[in-house]
Amino acid sequence: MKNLISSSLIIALLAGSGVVLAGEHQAGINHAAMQGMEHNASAAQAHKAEGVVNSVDLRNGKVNMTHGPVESLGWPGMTMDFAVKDKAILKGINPGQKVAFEVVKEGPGKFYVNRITPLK
Ligand SMILES: [Cu+2]
Repeated sequence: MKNLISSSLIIALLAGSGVVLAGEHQAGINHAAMQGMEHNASAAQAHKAEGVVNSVDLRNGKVNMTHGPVESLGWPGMTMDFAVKDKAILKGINPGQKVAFEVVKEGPGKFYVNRITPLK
């Protein structure tokens, strides 16, 4: 207990000098940033779904699909527009095609398709 008190006293003194704790503060910020990244990684889980392509907007990176239920997202089947991050995944995807795709939740109410492959 005495050690604890004296070491916290030393820390208080060092804090007054503003040298050592500045470094610790940096470490704290980096750690917070790392945790944020882990958080994003887990939020970036891909949700598998299947649907039929209605239209492809290659220029704007959008695809409209009528998809079946996406259980992992709690979605019923519906027709909707999806954004894509990488427009290249839309090449070779055409209206009328049955596709398997993966949806990534980017934020509240924000989703994008990161994979889309034609089904036979
Ligand atoms: Cu939907």
